[in-house]
Amino acid sequence: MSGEKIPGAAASAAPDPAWESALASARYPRLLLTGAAGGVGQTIRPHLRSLADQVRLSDLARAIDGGALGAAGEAEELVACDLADRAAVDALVAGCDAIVHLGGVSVERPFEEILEGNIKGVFHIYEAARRHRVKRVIFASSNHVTGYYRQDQKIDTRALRRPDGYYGLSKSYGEDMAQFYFDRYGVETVSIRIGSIFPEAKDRRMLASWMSVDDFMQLLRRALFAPGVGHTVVYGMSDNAHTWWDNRYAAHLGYAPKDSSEIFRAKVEAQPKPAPDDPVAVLQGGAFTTVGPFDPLQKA
Ligand code: NAI
Ligand code: 15L
Repeated sequence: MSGEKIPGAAASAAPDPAWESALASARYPRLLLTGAAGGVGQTIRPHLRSLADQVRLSDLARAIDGGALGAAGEAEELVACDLADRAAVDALVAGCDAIVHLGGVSVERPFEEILEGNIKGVFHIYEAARRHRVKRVIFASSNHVTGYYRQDQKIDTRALRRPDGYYGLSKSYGEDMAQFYFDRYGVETVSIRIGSIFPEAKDRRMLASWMSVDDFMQLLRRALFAPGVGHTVVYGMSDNAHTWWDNRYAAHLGYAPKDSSEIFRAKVEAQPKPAPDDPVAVLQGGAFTTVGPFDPLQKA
């Protein structure tokens, strides 16, 4: 085992002060952002120039041609690409040094839709990353990889995955894909199991799962530039008063969230309380655990 890279082995190590001091000014020559027209992509777009000299923004043609991203800014390129199209993804990734992979279906949907954007999509991203020697991928995983844990349980990133639907399954598959491409080809990934990135925590569940954009940007910078991450899995949440997730095995990233959902508590608690046995009040995945089945055959 000596010398072997064990993902998570750096878990208890505090970040090296040398890279901490270099972190603020670290940059890639060219960064690819998929899912750029989505909620998170649009929100982080203005901050990406601090991470790279050139930023390639990509999404489906209907999002780009429809004007969702407007015109390319300075040091930006806009590239339409369907993640389900292997050749197009290969061309998209060519020339990029790192990838922030946000693209794909972001909610629970029928399997066939998830298959295209998420299952095929993540394979195409990793295969292109291997071929074009991309140094690092940041994979937007999701808390729905472990959505069937109860809200009174605290789990770490080594807990058995319990996906709460086809969407959560696709993110679980993406994490396995990341592990495989590290073990076989040395492509490094940080899989961020994002909680809820929205301007506000919208309900009681999000008081635990909420993540501010500033905290996401801090984690993103660390995920992109921390040395020797192998395949690291980390939950993406702010410094909320009560959380369900323990990031001890990602301590080497040095992520220290600064924001908290407490500022939304009074507004959220003014909402009617869900019944005590309602999944939104019981399960970490909340309402995602009850979406579907979609297929009439499954309903039978
Ligand atoms: P979103 O749905 O707003 O954005 C996703 C983007 O991916 C859209 O612009 C969509 O056009 C694009 N897309 C979908 N299928 C595609 C395909 N086949 N080819 C190319 N592009 C495609 O999602 P959001 O909220 O911005 O989330 C970004 C990522 O973070 C997603 O992967 C999501 O699963 C993940 N995530 C987000 C959370 C949140 O709280 N916003 C929580 C957990 C995970
Ligand atoms: C997710 O994975 C979704 O992409 C996002 O839209 C939210 O629903 C989030 O999880 C959540 O759990 O709040």
